[in-house]
Amino acid sequence: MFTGRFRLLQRSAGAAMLCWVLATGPAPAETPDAHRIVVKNFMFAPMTLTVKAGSTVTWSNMDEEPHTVSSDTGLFRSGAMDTNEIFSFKFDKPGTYHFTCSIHPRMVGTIVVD
Ligand SMILES: [Cu+2]
Repeated sequence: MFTGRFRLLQRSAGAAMLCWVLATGPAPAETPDAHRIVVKNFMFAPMTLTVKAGSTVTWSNMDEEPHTVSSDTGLFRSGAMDTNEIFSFKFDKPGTYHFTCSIHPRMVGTIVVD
């Protein structure tokens, strides 16, 4: 009986510690190499994003229409992203990367990697 209760207490202490770690860890939005582009109203926002080499860019489709993210050079290409779907790509080398939505070619954007 006593042992059982002691184990239970230990487990709660572990759960409390886990909560503390999660609460004090950096939020994803504050991570310096995480960048987000919102796809909304048939536009990429921001249209141009400058990041450091090694950064990961995530596109999220907030439209009711499917969109894609397709590099002009074929470096990366998402499938059709439905509403609330995301696509990420890590940019390792400095350069200027143009991309479009292959469904709506007028949707264009640029990633500049320093
Ligand atoms: Cu589109």
